[in-house]
Amino acid sequence: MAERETLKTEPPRLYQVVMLNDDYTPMEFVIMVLQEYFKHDLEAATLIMLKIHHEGRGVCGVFTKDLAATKVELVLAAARRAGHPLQCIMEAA
Ligand code: TYC
Repeated sequence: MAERETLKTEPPRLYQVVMLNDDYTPMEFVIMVLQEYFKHDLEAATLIMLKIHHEGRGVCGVFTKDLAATKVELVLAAARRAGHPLQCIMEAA
């Protein structure tokens, strides 16, 4: 294979997991999710939660496609188990 072709492998595309605001999910639950599933410390988790609360959405983290999809599923499952309407989506970064 020509060198020109061997150098063409692209890095994997990245996806951001975005959490959306709602009027019902407790702030403490969102902070817990950001710590538990995205490994933010308490201070960072609180700042991200407040950003979502005030601006309507916020980035929880940036991952490869499979990992981002898994994070979304885990967050939605935890929210439904707890009876909260929290919404979480993934977007191409
Ligand atoms: N707005 C919610 C409240 O006042 C808190 C909240 C923050 C909910 C972030 C969802 O993604 C969210 N209890």
